[in-house]
Amino acid sequence: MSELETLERTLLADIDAAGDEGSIEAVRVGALGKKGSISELLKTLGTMTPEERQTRGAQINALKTTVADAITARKSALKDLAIAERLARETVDISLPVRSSPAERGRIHPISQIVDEITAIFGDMGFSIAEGPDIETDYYNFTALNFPEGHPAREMHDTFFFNEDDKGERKVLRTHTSPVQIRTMEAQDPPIRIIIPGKTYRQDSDATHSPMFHQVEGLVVDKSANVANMRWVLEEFCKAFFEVDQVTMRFRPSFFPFTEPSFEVDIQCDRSGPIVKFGEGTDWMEILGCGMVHPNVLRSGGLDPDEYQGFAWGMGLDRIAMLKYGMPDLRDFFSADVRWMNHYGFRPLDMPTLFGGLSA
Ligand code: 2NM
Repeated sequence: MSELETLERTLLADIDAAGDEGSIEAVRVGALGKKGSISELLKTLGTMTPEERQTRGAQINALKTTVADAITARKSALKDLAIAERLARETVDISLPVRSSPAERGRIHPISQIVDEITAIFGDMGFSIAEGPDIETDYYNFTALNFPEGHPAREMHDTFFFNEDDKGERKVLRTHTSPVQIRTMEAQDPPIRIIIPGKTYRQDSDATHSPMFHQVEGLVVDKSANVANMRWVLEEFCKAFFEVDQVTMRFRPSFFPFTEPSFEVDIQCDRSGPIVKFGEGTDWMEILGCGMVHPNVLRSGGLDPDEYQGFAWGMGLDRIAMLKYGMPDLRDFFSADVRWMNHYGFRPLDMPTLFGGLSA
């Protein structure tokens, strides 16, 4: 076997054996690179006689062509192989269910949903949101709201008291959000139109009472705010909240220390079926308390009751949420059970608006 034939066999075997693009490139450099074996042979062409060049020269050039073609073919085969391997490695099972994003999987708690709905309704009527601390002084929770020292109404609230501090002051967990109304009247001039959603606390615990519960209260103070204005605001609220065109409401005389006159408000409904229907039927359901702000309360807020008058109302959210969304046990609200949340929770991107629908 000639020396050229031996070289050809060796090179073709090396090309065949190259398993990836790196090793085939190494073979190419070794044969056809600047100092490659074939390149070295080609350099000898100049020293040959014309006869030699015709035979041996042609052989060397043929060897070069054969080897170059073999390298090109092997390179392309290796590329195909790499693609095939990658395709096999990266297959996806398109029959698997699509995994939703965290924003899709999370759920809004029904209480947050109710607060968002109520905020949308009163926001549309020009109200702002006010907030205050959960831990209050006795003054803001009771005294400023016309609950005199030793008044039985203080006991009615089953208040959680803190231990006395150095100054002999006993803080409380607020029993209603009304302290925020006082703080707002102190801080800003009328006209005032606010709603106050928030957590409230009373010592009470069973299937329909939780020691921590949620309220939304509202306050309007202006020179001529009156009972007729209050009725309109509450009626508009109920229509929007229960998503019906008309409601019948009943205002029964009642007593609250911070309002005079005071009312308890019932809404007409049909409780004969499995879910309560509003705007029809012959039953009544109590949904809120309200009244004209007591002159003493306006004075606590730094306002002159001869110049200003106001109306206020308050409603518990937890029971209303149970009714609106058909949830049977209040305790589930706070059990942090993800299965319950998946069932009763709301989608985070479905924000309640009056134009897009509240809880649709
Ligand atoms: C209620 C019922 C009636 C109320 C009164 C006030 C304040 F501070 F402005 F006087 N805030 N909230 C009020 C009135 C609350 O809850 C059942």
